[in-house]
Amino acid sequence: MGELTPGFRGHRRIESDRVPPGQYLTEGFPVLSAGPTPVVDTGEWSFTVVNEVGERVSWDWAAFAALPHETPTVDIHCVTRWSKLDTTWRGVSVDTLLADVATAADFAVVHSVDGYTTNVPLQDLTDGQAWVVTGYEGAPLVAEHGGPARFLVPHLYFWKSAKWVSGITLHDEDQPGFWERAGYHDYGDPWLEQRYQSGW
Ligand SMILES: Nc1nc2c(c(=O)[nH]1)N[C@H]1C(S)=C(S)[C@@H](COP(=O)(O)O)O[C@H]1N2
Ligand SMILES: [Mo]
Repeated sequence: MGELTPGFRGHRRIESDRVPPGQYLTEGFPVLSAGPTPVVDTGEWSFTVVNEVGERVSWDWAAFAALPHETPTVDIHCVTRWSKLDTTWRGVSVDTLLADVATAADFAVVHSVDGYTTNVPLQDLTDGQAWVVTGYEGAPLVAEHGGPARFLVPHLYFWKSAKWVSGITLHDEDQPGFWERAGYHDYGDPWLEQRYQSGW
């Protein structure tokens, strides 16, 4: 009866199918920041979307909290080679944030209060693929991991998930962000190991 697959092996097999090439699984949650952790007071926090002709829509903390929230459970993959399965977050879908924004732009730049930026094609942020999250595993998101609010775009390497997020700008042309200008891949698909620009 060797062809019967024990449940344990079946489970392991499914897990490894969820780990992109060159990644290892971690149960921990490493902190990776280019600089010090900024202090962001929710009383002063706002999130702003600016479209390609400069029209703006903004939410303060209370208005953001009143938007419909979702609790996505997703796998995350850092370019430094750790992956973490089944992380659960709470936040607002980018679809909700863009609902009243008129745009024909193809590109977005995500901005953070520490000056960090990262670029993502707009089509990668819609249809339930990205969120602005304020909660992690049932608790408010801690500052080290980007609290009070961070971006979450789990199908791309985790550097695209900007911490301490302050807004999105929409553009007709692609504009590389902080790590992308430093040589990281423009798109960053973990399944294709798009870690660095060709030539790196
Ligand atoms: N504002 C900001 N966002 C950021 C970073 C940063 O330095 N500043 N680092 C990025 C990188 S390289 C990664 S891997 C993840 C790490 O998130 P974590 O510290 O919650 O694990 O945040 C990303 N978002
Ligand atoms: Mo990273």
